[in-house]
Amino acid sequence: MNQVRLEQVRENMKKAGLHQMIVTETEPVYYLTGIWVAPMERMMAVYLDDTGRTIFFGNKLFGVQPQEGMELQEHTDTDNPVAQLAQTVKAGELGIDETWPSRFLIGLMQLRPDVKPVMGSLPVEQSTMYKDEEERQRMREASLINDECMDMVIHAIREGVTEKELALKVENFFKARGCNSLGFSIVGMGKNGADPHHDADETVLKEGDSIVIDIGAPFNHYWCDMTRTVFYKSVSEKQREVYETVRRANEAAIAKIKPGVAFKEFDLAARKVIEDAGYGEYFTHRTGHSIGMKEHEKPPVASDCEVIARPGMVFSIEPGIYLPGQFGVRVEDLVLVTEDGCEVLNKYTKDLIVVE
Ligand SMILES: [Mn+2]
Repeated sequence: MNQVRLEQVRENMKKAGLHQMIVTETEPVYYLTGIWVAPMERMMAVYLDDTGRTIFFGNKLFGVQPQEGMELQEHTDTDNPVAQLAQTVKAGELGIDETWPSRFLIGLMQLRPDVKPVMGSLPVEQSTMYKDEEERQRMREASLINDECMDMVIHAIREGVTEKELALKVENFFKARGCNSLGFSIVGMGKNGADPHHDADETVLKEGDSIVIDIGAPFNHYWCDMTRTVFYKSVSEKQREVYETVRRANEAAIAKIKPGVAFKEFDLAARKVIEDAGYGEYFTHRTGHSIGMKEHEKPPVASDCEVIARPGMVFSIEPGIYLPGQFGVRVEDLVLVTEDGCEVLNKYTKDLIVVE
């Protein structure tokens, strides 16, 4: 059990006026208890209340060991775990994760009509939003592995290579380095790069192509996520102009990051550079997203996000320009907000690279 984090979450519950809640997602449960379980179709719930009680409800198959300060209520595949939980919860509001499956929720509502389910993700999110020192270190390490992977894949670029082949190299690298799950690798050559989430296919590299490479995976349960765009053998004036615009947008946003500044300012700083260069309509997404144990966390780095940056927050800065039918450019780093600015977790160069 991580008592510090647990206390923070209980404090956030209090602020939200919640007397009891259940935490049911793999990552938040791990965050609080150190227990990593992917429950699949089975039920897992950590019940917290304002008396200090913590009860782990889980299937015996999860193999959870008893812990100090945590009661353990196990069930088997022939038990009704929802009925067990229904006996514990108290009348009134019960905070529930936004992703708890309705196959459990509906059963609980039928068994306990006196319990009122309310959205309960916030108390945990308000805590996971600020990474503690251990989490910061894990995220630094994950991003360094990502830098190495980027270097590996850029060096693997050669005549005749396909998007899928490069994507596979990324996956194999992550596996060899012990990622918790496969992660993702977007490789977009030429006009495919104009689709921000292009699925790597059999497209073959040709001279003059840009290659958008967006890669990430979880290590030690914390994600990395970065993008570089490189060019093969030659770069046109237009490609160079677009590249330098995106790079300046990335750097303009990063230059703004420090405690006390609203997230929307980071988005607007990147967007202004791209708009001023005349490419505003081709920057089709928000500037970034928070990240941690989940690949995408709240808050987003978006033009309407009023959340104020505080030390310990980690998010991506990933502006892009996507010219349909031509090419795309995105440059993405993860940043950690520090006491007086930010630490860029990715160290890989952002200088324009032409692979020979
Ligand atoms: Mn990202």
